[in-house]
Amino acid sequence: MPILLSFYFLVVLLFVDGAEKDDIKDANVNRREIYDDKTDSWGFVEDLKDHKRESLDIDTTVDDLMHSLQGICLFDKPKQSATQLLIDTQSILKNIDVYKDIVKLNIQLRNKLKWIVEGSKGTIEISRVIRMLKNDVQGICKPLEKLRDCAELKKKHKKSGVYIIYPDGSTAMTVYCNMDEFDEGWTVLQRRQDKTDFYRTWAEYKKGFGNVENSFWLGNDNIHVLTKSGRYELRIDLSDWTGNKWYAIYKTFSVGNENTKYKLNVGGYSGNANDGMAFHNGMKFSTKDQDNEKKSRDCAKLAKGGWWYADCHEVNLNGIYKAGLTSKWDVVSWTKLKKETYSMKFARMMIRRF
Ligand SMILES: [Ca+2]
Repeated sequence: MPILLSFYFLVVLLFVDGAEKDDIKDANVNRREIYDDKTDSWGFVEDLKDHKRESLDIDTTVDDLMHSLQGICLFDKPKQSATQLLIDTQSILKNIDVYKDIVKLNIQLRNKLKWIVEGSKGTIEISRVIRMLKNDVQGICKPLEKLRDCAELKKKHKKSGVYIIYPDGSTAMTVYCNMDEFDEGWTVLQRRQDKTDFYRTWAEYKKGFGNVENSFWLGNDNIHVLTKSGRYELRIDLSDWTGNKWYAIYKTFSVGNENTKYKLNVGGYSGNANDGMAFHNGMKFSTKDQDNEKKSRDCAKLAKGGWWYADCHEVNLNGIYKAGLTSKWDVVSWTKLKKETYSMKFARMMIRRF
């Protein structure tokens, strides 16, 4: 959403700065000359009253115009829901710099509108200008709202940060895009770098939890929608507590819908972390309140996470976050690199369409 709004206001400002400028300036000069003549006459006091009334009228008109222009991208979407509006607002507030820019641009926009109203020759002209502005703004909003993933945002030269994407053209989700590493825009699915609690319920793993800029799980429904909308590769990055780093890339990655219990399809390994995920390929997702794993043990409870357990794990990236070696195998581990009781300092899963 921040992108939409920035674009929106920029377009508005650019337009106002454009073709209409000279006409409006001329009108302004004429009006001032007439006004100056009047103040020399006996009607000086009356004119001041008129002027005050006129200023109030202008402010009211400007308010009306601001109201009709603002939120075109936000409110005029046919599928816009109250929930989405809330997500959009939250994502703006998370990115406080963008929010400040919007406030600043808002003030500029208001001044420009006032300038138009003061200089215009009547309501017909104002409504014509506003109609043109609206068309212009809507033209910008439409293609942007359909961006499917971080790779598409990358093509528009967006930087790393939080964005709203529409993987299937209608389902909106708030994601973190990694634009700095490994060439293209990666959509981040999971990150571990602090003690955020990952020992959660089926419903929580379904919906997602945490902060997408920090430690989080994007949500099994979201991961399903993303990975069914195209061919995605998965990249996993890991760091231990002494500065070693590893990665694993899987050319095949998708997750089924809830009816399949979010069944994992992963393969085509390359990297330097050794193929830990092969052990989990084809498995259903399990949580502490839903054991979908084929054998008798309740793996999610033993391994303290939500994962595609297979009696039980070689990878436990949603386990408990601890500092290095521990005594239990319920931590953020990758057994093909370190002991199953060793908790990594950093883990991240992200995907890219190809
Ligand atoms: Ca089991």
